[in-house]
Amino acid sequence: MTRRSFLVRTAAAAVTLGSGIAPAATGTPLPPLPYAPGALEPFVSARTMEIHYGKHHRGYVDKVNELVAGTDLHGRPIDAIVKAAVGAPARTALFNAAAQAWNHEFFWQSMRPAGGAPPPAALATRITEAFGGMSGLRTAIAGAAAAQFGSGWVWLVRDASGALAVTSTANADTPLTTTQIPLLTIDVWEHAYYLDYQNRRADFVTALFDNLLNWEFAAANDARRP
Ligand code: MN3
Repeated sequence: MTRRSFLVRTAAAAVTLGSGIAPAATGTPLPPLPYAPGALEPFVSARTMEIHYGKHHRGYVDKVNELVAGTDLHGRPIDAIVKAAVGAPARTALFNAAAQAWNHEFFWQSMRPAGGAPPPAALATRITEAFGGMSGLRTAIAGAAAAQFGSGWVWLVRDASGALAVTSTANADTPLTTTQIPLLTIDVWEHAYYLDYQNRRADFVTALFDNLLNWEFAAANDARRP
């Protein structure tokens, strides 16, 4: 059936970097996954990734394209669409879809297969300054995930003063529209973990922290100045 064959094509294309999968001849593309859907096993299953990326993320991108069709936002980068839609009452549906699309792209980049590098030295020093060390950061992220009622996201950010901080946002909300610079995120919507961990959000979050977070991506974001 059509939907299934799309998923197969998505999985095949996922290992090809830099080739956005356009939903149509024009519009904002669904960015490729930076690894194969099964690359995060056993901590995140291929089945979760196929549904989370191939259905949830794609659904948000499709919704953005539907809502911007015929407007001056058609084909714009997703971050520009988020910033154009935030706080505009008539654009709530567009903000929700675009922010979720941006957050998911950032989340895929926030992970890499298990066994990757620890935080580079400069980032490790900043983590120690802000949290006392990796153990303190782990506790802060676990606490933010537990305290986020309902759907949302947990973030490691650089705040306006330049210090690192852990925050959470509800639903589609994103630090992209604030003075904070996001370094890493973890999706704590139930669809991110329910197949693999059922109701055990804490186990999902600690499994990501201990095995899958992409510290080199975080360091690159921290080094970038606005
Ligand atoms: Mn999600």
